[in-house]
Amino acid sequence: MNADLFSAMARAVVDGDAAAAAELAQNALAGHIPPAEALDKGFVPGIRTVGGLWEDGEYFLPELIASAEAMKAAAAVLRPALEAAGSTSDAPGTVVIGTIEGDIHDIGKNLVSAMLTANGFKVIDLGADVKLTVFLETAESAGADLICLSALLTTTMLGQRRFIELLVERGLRSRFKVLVGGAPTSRKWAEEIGADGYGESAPAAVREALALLGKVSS
Ligand code: B12
Repeated sequence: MNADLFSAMARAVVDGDAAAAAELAQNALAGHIPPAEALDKGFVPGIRTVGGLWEDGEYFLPELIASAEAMKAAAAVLRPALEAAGSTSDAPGTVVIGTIEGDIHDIGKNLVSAMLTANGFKVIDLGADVKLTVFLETAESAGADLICLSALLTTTMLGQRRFIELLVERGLRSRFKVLVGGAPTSRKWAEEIGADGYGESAPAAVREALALLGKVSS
């Protein structure tokens, strides 16, 4: 039963068992479970539970790292299938994505990147801990339409605001659409800093990106 598989996936992440997580991800693919569903219903709830355990002081950094590794092992198995699920139609746009400087969290950003790729976008993924000027220079040289900024820390979310200011300073604000996301951010935050959009999850990021580029109404 899929519910058992999903709870085993969450458990593997909570236990920090990368081998089990990778095997369960393989099982999902073998069982024709869509990779996005395996993430949404299995692995992501697991890492969110871990976040709660950390906040409650039950988990410390070693457990957090082990769980993150398990999450990454599962995502690595699912990612090719996630990307292959994409359409082959013309790219709806070119996206530059990364996690803001000072922030090494990249699990959520990688999911957004994979889902954008799956939906036909040309995605330039700069990784984590990316300088604001690198986002900008890459977007300019690639002729990007959209810049996606991920931040998981309350300190680095300020970099999202700074990035918009940088665009304004350089007279480039109207050149690019900017989409922000990451656990501490919100639609209210996006509005406050003058971003064009916000996505609370990878599917929401895709919907928002398509809407911002005028491909579908939001
Ligand atoms: C896993 C994890 C880690 C891993 C990261 C591994 C990795 N490679 O990513 C490790 C162990 C390395 C880590 C380190 C640290 N962490 Co940490 N970590 C987490 C944890 C538990 C889960 C994050 C995660 O992967 N979530 C799962 C993904 C799928 O969700 P997500 O990231 O939110 O992404 C989704 C959406 O937000 C959205 N999204 C994400 N990005 C974008 C971008 C765009 C454009 C859009 C539209 C959408 C979007 O879509 C994604 C998919 O659905 C969170 C807890 C939490 N509540 O978030 C803490 C958390 C983020 N970490 C925290 C902290 C403090 C740290 C450390 C400073 C700890 C330390 N003392 O060293 C370091 C940071 C070092 C640094 N400079 O970056 C705090 C941040 C607190 C704060 N107020 O800033 C949190 C909130 C835990 C807590 N409650 O205290 N961490």
